[in-house]
Amino acid sequence: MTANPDFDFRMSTEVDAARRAGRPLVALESTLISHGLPYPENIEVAQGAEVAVRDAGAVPATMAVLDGHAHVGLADDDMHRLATASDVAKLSRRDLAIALSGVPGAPTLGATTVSATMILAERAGIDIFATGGIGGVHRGGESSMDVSADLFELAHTPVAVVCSGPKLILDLARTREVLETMGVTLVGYRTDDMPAFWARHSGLAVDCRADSPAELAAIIRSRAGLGIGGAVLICNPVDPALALEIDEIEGWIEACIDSAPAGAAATPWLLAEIAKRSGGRSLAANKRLIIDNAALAGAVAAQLGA
Ligand code: PSU
Ligand code: MN
Repeated sequence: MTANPDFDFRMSTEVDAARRAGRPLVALESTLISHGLPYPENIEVAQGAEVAVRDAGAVPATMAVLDGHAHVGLADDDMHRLATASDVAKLSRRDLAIALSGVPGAPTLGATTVSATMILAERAGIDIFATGGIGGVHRGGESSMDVSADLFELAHTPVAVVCSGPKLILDLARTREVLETMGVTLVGYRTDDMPAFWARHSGLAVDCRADSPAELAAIIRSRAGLGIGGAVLICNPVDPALALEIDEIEGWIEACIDSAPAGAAATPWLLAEIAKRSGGRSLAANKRLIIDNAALAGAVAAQLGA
């Protein structure tokens, strides 16, 4: 859990001061800003998540690549750029080296996915990260081999991740299997059932349940003590007031999944399509869960620092 001294970061004043003071930090990602949510909801959520982390007693560090440099903690203008620019690259593990290379033609403005954000968090010495929903095995992935780099990152990189489960657009049963194979510790926050992003239940069991930030921190410390790398994945079900039922969402997914583009564009396209088909209800749930996950990560970070 120490920072790599050779890695060249641009740190915001707030993050820099927090690091010097030894205050608890929470990493936040930017793909959900640039590719996961429409404007202006994306900027509201990005700022709302930062406020939620602060209210929980920790300091937010939203990650992105700007002008070819890795940024830890963003200024308001930068957040605005990520939320409004049309040429923001979606950067996962494979892409970071290219975006930071300075090679002509390489993207210099990029949003980080779960995998890339975990990498930057680990390099910056940040132990915990909050997002909406992780990527996983896509439907048909057993033949297309479209499996999110997020799963491999969770297997290797020792940063705890707070989410509301894998996105329901995925093959949840196979995603659950891969998490088990990869040795990711899957913890349900106040649930025994892995949540499914917009829905509170998937019918698939978590490895263990925890009922407080202190219990979550104990599991994270225990895994860190083993020195085996890899993540504790904390699954926090969406607020019941905004949750959707799996059965109704399934109809929308089945109606559009065959038209989805391949590759990195698949997830953003499907999220936008379900938002349309649900009359905005999926968007409202997505916004809420991101902010609630940031609040929970802040509370756990405060415990880890204690
Ligand atoms: N959570 C959200 N919206 C998102 C994401 C997470 O509420 O758009 C992003 C994360 O950055 C995650 C990515 O890594 O979706 C998954 O993309 P893919 O399926 O292409 O790996
Ligand atoms: Mn993919």
